[in-house]
Amino acid sequence: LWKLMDTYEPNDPESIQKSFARHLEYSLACTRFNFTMEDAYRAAGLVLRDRLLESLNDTNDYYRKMDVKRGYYLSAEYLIGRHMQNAIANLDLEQPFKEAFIGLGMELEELFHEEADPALGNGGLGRLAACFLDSMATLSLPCWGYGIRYSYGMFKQEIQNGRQVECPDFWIGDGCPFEIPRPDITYPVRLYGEVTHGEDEKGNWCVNWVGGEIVQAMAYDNPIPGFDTYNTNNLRLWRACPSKEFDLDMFSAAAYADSVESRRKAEDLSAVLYPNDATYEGKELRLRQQYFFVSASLQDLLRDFIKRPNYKWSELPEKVAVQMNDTHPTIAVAEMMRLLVDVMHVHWEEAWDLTTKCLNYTNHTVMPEALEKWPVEMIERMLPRHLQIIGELNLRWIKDLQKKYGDHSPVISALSIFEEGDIKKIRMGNLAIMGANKVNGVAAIHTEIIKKETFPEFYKYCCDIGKPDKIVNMTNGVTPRRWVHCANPALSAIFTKYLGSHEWLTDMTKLKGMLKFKEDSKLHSEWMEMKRECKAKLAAFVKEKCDLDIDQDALIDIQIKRIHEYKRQLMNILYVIHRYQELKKKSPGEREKTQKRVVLIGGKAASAYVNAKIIIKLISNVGKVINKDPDTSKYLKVAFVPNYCVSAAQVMIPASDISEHISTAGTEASGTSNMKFVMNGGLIVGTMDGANIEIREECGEDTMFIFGCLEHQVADIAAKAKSGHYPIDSRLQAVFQAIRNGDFSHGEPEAQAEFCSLVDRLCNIQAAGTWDGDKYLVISDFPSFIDAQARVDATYADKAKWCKLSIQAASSMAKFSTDRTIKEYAEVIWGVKPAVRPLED
Ligand code: 26V
Repeated sequence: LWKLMDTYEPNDPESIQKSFARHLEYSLACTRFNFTMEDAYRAAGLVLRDRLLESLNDTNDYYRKMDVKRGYYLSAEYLIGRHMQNAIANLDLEQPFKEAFIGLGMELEELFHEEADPALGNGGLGRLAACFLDSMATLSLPCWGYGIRYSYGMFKQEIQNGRQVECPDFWIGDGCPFEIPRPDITYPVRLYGEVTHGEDEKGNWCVNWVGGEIVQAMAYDNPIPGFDTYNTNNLRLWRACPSKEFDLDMFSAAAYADSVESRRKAEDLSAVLYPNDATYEGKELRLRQQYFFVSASLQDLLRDFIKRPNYKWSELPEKVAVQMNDTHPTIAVAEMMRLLVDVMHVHWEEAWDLTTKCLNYTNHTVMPEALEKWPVEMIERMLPRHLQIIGELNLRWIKDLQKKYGDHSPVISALSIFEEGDIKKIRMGNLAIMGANKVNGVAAIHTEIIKKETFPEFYKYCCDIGKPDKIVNMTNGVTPRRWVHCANPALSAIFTKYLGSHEWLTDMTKLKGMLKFKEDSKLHSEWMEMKRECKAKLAAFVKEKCDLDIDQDALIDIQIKRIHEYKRQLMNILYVIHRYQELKKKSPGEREKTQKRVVLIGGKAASAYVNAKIIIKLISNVGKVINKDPDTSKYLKVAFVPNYCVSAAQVMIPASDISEHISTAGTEASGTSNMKFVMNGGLIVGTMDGANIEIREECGEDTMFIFGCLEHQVADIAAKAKSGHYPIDSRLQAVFQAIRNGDFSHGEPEAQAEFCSLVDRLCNIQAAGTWDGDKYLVISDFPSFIDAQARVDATYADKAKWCKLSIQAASSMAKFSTDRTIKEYAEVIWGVKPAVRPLED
């Protein structure tokens, strides 16, 4: 068969063209003379897929042959973004592809735009998972991702009359050429039913989980090529399908249609991503999704383990490391126990030892309302065997704690997996920590908060048993391949030119070599030209999406992230109003001297998040007033950019001069867009929160416009406010007044009421720091926010200085490559080593 296979030169433009023509005709049933751009994109995708598949298969064979330890990343979300450009870059096919398509009279860039943006994630956590996959492949680590193949990804956001409207995102449409359906790889996943006891074939006492319903999990493989390596890893996503058996009794009965209907329902399981990344809701379908993908993934990885000749269970931790991305996959703790004990007949104690050596847990949020807790009643119905297992684990755990701390120590109720109350619940965070070998936060400050505030009793326990390093820090990163090289080819070219090679793309420490040019006037002019190019693309994008003309000489100020009160988009727009008021006060001559600014804000609000939606409306309305005010519109523009997503980020981030990362200190676990902006030569306006702190350490204090209170001051400020001391800056009073006057309400009574409700709540002084008041201390941080913005304008006025800072910051970002992050995970947590596939084997 091998001899019969078409041999082609993967890097040769002509063979790319041939393969393209073949796919157009024979895979897509188009003719060479009659096809659309979308067909062309699809055919080009299939050309790539051939190459990806080959590399994926060979890499898998190689890992198997070498019998290496594998890492498995379990995540309910992957915000992968478009494949094509990234795959071409990572497969080192940029030149031949460009040539091939120019030869066919097509621009590659145009093809890229045909691709739907797969948005199988909400925000930071899902995007981090996608960057991790890129780095795992690039580092030649034998690591796979497992997740859910949602038919509907993150909703598309439309803005109608300034308000968010959610539209379904059926991204899969006519199929994605980059995924490989694997009807041969399926696993049954049981839900509901009951537990009985009986004897197995050998007459041993055993537990049976029977009845209920069975859904099939079918694999869809998404090849993840590494950069500058022959390794291609896999992201395996599970789709729910009806089980293969068909109830024959139903077939003849009148219930036939009902039976088909109930089978169809199985597919609902992987139908839609829950578009919420802030508050946990006890939605049963979501728990089903979590168990569904966890069970299929663990079955798959255990099958791979036992396929090895003469396997021994005791070797499992030498061959398998699992990372649980937040609490979403933590039912894995109980499922691993079930598979080992009930299915593989491993003894309980050994199974627990193996489980706790293989599993690890990453926490991504300090918001207590996001920590998942499932009602015991729900688990009991859906996963009766798992409830038993969790109960048994908890019993042993509590006994151990009682021995250590005495029977009635308050530590015990805090550490128990079960939360007592009217509705008894299972705390998934506690289950994860108990079942994990390592627990990690995602930035230095966040890991400290986990120890001191989120899970203090656990940390104390770890210290008491001599394992304080069970909780470790793994500062986040981003992949420079997508976020510099693909998003900003002009910048990538500058780096490669000045450094003499593209090695920086796999070793970001090489960028330090740029520092010696930071005052070089030639580099300055190339750097500014690069920014201009990016701004021109941004201007076209904003024109298309917002129908707004922006001045490309203006300072571009961007805040793009999920809309959440803790991220303080509200503070940003209040500042814009203040800036507008200041401009209005000035004479035309004075205005001439002010710095022009374009403020762009984008992000999605969870559909039930009322305040977040009002904030969107406020931003839109402020834009409508400011942008058409002839006195000021030359100097200040503001727009809400609809449908923020990965592909929008790739256009917006490279064009920024400054970006806003302004969460209340202690609330943003890390943030990752902050890293992308700085890598692209943008400077940060930010608080001492999340990864901002570490970026500042790396890049230098002068590159960042820091403001606001520190994490340790928050409680004190809230306490003072309660006793009546919470002054409101007069400039902010003026902003509140304008809002209350209805200056931004367009005569819409509903909007007026909503905007006033936002302001009133902030002004409920005694409730500052609580949900009824200024929970996130907008009022208290506002004056220093104004100061920081003034420093921005002053610094920007000196173009050479700005350019120097921009180069300095971008060149100091080595730490924030996910290559560094993933190396740390691999070394400290997983014990997984690179397995570099040689080209010929
Ligand atoms: C939480 C929940 C809560 C229950 C409802 C569904 C749902 C879905 C997703 C999440 C995760 C939110 C956590 C998250 O995205 N955290 C972000 O993680 C980033 C990567 O570590 C980090 O940079 C951000 O600071 C953090 O907010």
